[in-house]
Amino acid sequence: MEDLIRDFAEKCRKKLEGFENAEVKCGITGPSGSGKSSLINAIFGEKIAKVGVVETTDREQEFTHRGKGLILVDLPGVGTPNWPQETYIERLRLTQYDCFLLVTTGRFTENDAFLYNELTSRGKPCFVLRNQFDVAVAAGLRDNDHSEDDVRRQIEANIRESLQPSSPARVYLTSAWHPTKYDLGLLLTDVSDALSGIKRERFIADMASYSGESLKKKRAVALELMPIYAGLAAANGLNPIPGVDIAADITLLVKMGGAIAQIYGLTSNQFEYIKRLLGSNAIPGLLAKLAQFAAKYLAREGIVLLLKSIATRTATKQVAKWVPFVGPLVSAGIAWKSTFMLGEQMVDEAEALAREILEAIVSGSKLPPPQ
Ligand SMILES: Nc1nc2c(ncn2[C@@H]2O[C@H](COP(=O)(O)OP(=O)(O)OP(=O)(O)O)[C@@H](O)[C@H]2O)c(=O)[nH]1
Ligand SMILES: [Mg+2]
Repeated sequence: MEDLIRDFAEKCRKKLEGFENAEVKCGITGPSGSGKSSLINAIFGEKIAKVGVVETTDREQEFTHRGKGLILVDLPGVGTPNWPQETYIERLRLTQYDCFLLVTTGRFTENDAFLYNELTSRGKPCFVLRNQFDVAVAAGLRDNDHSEDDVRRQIEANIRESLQPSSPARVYLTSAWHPTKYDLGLLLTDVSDALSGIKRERFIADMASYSGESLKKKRAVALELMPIYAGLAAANGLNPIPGVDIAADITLLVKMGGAIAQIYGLTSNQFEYIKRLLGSNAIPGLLAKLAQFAAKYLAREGIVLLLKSIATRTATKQVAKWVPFVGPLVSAGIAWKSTFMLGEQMVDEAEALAREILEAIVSGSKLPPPQ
């Protein structure tokens, strides 16, 4: 039986390691001032890149949440004296990238069309973005009484023409200032769909959530990870918790809380960014709820309290669905039910909070812009 548990724990550890070390490399190109840095921050849902600062470097620059996972690379422009078309792809090793975002605020140039054609012909997913769409919509209305749909049609036609002879399946009209309006949410779920396996999961975990669809995808990823942490915690639980009749590894459960909070954008760094998108009335209420969430799931004391209450509760919520995964734990008689129930509760609450934040961003999106 001990062997069974050891094998199971080993399997869990491998899966977790695979997820933690997975990398997704996504290149971003576009002219200075088009909003690349702002988009990088919006995609991460965290302020990572400097905005409004003219780049002095003419080299690629990598941005990540914490040094791994999703890597967004701000690429130098193609077709300059330093970066001629002929050697651009090889020198920057672009064939090793997973996908690309081509950003503009106007028409694409012949250099952009070259890059788009080269990359797509090599099978690389390339997403075409017209950023600062909010500015275009405001100008269309003020100058010509055009509706958002009118402006959308004009810009799309214009961009398709500038990328001739190829034509992207879709042009994403985005605003880094209003990430829940327009197409940024859709772009992120489409990028995730263009990836597969662990890279897809990693992207979904690391991207910000600007649509109900992305929350659904995040739930699926959180529910893939949760049983690994919970199962490992149960298998590892050698030290009995005072007052709780189950043994579980609290450190791992706290780590699980951190991972789930990160996926749903509930860490304090992430909220610092999101604050700029919220109406000022929404902030104090959400801050209080985030503090509650952190006390419950991100601290040892909170986890112990929850385990106590779960251990004494008789009602079980769909625990049966994890049975195939935790078979060895069940047969070993280890108190796995409690750690899984804790994990499910954690995911449910994180998602509810993320949904509330998303709704507050949507209703606050007319407020002063973030950077
Ligand atoms: N209204 C509006 N302004 C934006 C948007 N995206 C970026 N900006 C603003 O445009 C300016 C330039 O944005 P950056 O993100 O620094 O642009 P960049 O492409 O990184 O520029 P370089 O680093 O010089 O290449 C900043 O003042 C941003 O706040 C957007 O979608 N809408
Ligand atoms: Mg920049």
